[in-house]
Amino acid sequence: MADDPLWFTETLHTGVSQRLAISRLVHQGRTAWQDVIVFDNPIFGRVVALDGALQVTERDEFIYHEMLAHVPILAHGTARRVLIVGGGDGGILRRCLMHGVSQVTMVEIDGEFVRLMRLHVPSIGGDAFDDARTRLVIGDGAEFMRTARDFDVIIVDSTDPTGPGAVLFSPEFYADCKRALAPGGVLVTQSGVPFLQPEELRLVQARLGAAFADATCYQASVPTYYGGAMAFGWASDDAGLRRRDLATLTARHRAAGLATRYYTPEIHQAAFVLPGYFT
Ligand code: AG3
Repeated sequence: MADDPLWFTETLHTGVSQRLAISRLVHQGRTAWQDVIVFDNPIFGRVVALDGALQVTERDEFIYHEMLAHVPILAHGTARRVLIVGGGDGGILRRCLMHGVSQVTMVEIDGEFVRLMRLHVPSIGGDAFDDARTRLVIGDGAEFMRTARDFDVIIVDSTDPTGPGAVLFSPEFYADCKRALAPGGVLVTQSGVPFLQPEELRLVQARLGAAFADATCYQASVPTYYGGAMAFGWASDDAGLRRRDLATLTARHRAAGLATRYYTPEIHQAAFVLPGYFT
């Protein structure tokens, strides 16, 4: 195996790294914003990495996307207007559209990346991009957030805080998210793998805590984002949102008719129980 030349080696962390065999290279290039590689792997299926960091795989995308979309939307209960920042592969968009929403706005900075995902990994977004409720904006999410208003749920599906995603971790951005939320609204964010990126979580928690009355995180283990559980930031001015009882979540999950493979109402509740090292 060591002499097989076709390996992708992730360059996200310092001092440790994972590598995935490339059984077929599908695409490699640079958009205006980032390096993109798409390849097939015997375990994960089709794999996508940006600037050397794994973003999404066909095999385990459901864990991350279900947890980042269904948890806030089912906790909210009556979300009509949802805003996604990033999310170019369409996995979050597809999950949001499974709910009784009237419109899902997705602001993604890299239009070429969306095109590549629709071409090479169409299973992740499905037909979400063609849904009449989808409003796709190719543009700067931080800039969009300055004037955005009246969203029930905001989902930040970003890269790690380097490259084009860095501004999505700034105090100004979170303050703008707060202004963009309708009363009873909730913001969730991708916040890294705390065992390997403790600073990323600390930063997100401090900044969300400064902007919102109730800030915490929840967790799920996603094999692609190795190093233990991943953290998702959670912020709302309504502390009741993260304390929904099981009967409420179960009724909402059933009413939405969601066919989920990771999410269950029990998992939803349990995800807010955190290991000590998360705080
Ligand atoms: N975006 C989040 C990738 C985070 C990877 N970071 C890490 N391993 N710390 C995924 C985009 C999926 N729509």
